[in-house]
Amino acid sequence: MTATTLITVAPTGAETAKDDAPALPVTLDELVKAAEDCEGAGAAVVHVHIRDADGEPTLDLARLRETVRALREATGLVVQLSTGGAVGDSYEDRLRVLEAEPDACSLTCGTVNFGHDVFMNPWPFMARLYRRTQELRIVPEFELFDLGHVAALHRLLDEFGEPYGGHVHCDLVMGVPGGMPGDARTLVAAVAALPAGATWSATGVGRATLPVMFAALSAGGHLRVGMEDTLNYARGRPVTSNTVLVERAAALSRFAQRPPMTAEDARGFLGVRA
Ligand code: KMH
Ligand code: ZN
Repeated sequence: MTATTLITVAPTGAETAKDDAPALPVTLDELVKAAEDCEGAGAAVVHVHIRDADGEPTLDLARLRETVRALREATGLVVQLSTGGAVGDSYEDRLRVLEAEPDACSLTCGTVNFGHDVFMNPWPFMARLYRRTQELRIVPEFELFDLGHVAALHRLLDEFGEPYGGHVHCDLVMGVPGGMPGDARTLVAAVAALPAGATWSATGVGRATLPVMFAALSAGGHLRVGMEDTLNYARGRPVTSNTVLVERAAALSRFAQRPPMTAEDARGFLGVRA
């Protein structure tokens, strides 16, 4: 069997304003179009943050449900809702995201400085969120912004057992100011500390985008790309769409002899409920 690369696209995020990045998908129509195009370019998972009518980040449950439904109708992508939201969202709002019944969700394994802000993920919140993913049969993707987060992941598994989906799948988020740097030696150290049998992707934020992508491919990992993390394709060249970022990741994966995994295969790989 050919080894493949799982490509996740994170098209929107919660940090960038439409005025600052006109290609950012903020309406439902824009998000669905971006998701369709990215699936065509090789993405298998979509990591979703949504916006309100003013383009501001929101965790409104009705909107989340409508988004999950629309993405399922238009694409075969695994729909992964963000439970990170925007810095400052309440824990209750972030927990309620799971009631939209996505295939998968993000679950950050610890608090981290986040630029000038702090992204709060204290242990009791992580534990509640994790238990709820098990109850609702939602596949968690463990977001690791720092090496200490890997230790917290071990603790979570020791206390509450294996995740829904049957194996641990992580995303190393590298290059956030305040988190682990986006370089090869840090990636290798983080991967070495993961639980046995875990699979992982890596995300390089901003200037870390390419170094992390190359390091992840050479270390056997999967990839996450998108405008949540990367706003410049190259120095002085703003990103014109999420699709170009997925196309680049897919091309590099093919060069690495690990072509993109289909969305259908990703469902089996992650253990998404039928
Ligand atoms: N927007 C960040 C504060 C996630 O989606 O789970 C958190 C974030 C992580 O984007
Ligand atoms: Zn996110």
